Amino acid sequence: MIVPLTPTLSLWEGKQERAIIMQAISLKFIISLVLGMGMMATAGSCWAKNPSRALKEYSLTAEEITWEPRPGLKLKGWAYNGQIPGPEIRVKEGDRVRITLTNNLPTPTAIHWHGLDVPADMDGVPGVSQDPVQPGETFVYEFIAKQSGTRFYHTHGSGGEMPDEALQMQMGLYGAFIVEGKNERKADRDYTVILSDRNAALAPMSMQMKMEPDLFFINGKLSPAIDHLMVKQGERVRLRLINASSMTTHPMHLHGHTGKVVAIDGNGLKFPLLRDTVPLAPGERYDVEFTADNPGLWAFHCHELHHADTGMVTLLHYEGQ
Ligand SMILES: [Cu+2]
Repeated sequence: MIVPLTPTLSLWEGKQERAIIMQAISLKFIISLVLGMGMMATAGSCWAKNPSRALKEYSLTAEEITWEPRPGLKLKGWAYNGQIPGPEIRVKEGDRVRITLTNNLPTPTAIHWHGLDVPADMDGVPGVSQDPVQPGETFVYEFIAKQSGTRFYHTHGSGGEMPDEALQMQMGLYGAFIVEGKNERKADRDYTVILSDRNAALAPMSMQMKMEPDLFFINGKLSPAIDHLMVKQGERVRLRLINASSMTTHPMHLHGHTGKVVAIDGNGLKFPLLRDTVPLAPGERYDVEFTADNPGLWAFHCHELHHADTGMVTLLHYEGQ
């Protein structure tokens, strides 16, 4: 019998091929199954993760108010939600944040999230990342607060599209944006201290605009209307200093205590600096911690002394003193 080699080979090859195909199909099936299960598991974990990423929603309405930084001194101000500074936004690291801006001002505006690395179209720079928000319009900002620390928000211009940023800052459009870290050690007292400036005679929409600041505020107030920083002996105190001024630097000086600078621009320092005076240029933030271990009444003021003279002074005040 002549053994037909070729067919046998073909038969063998055919079997082999089928076997390989079957194996491949099985392998593909198994891989698909594993991948599919993996994807389902991944999708499941994403689904499980998203609800735990809290959505924090805020509304900020920019509007004109009467600003009274000390009794009897009435200024025209532009405020978020009727207050200067605007309301403090405080979220946790990793939260999704949605903020709806409504513009009830007589001029276009936008909000920039200073120190937060947000997607470009959420950065709030008119003519660069978005169109200016016109009077009567709203704009929704949404991003994940990825970085912890002391950040802030403020109106923003870009020269061409919105040339009056300094004016809008001086009028009062700024506020704190605090992102609490996941493993942050909380202080017993956590004070936000926003510094700002303006010209008292500032008159928006007029041709006689004077911009050289002659008033210097702490949390929108002038001495003696500024709230004291109240403490009890033994407490650990954190001051979150934010300079929202349009053009002035403020070397802030605390009497009777040496502060530990634990963060600059919201970013924690590996090696804290010991300082009794911290110089804040416009846009900068310093987090200073100290232990309340020296009872009494202590001045806390700007060391640019004509700023202090116009009212940039408050007190560190031990309870019972
Ligand atoms: Cu100053």
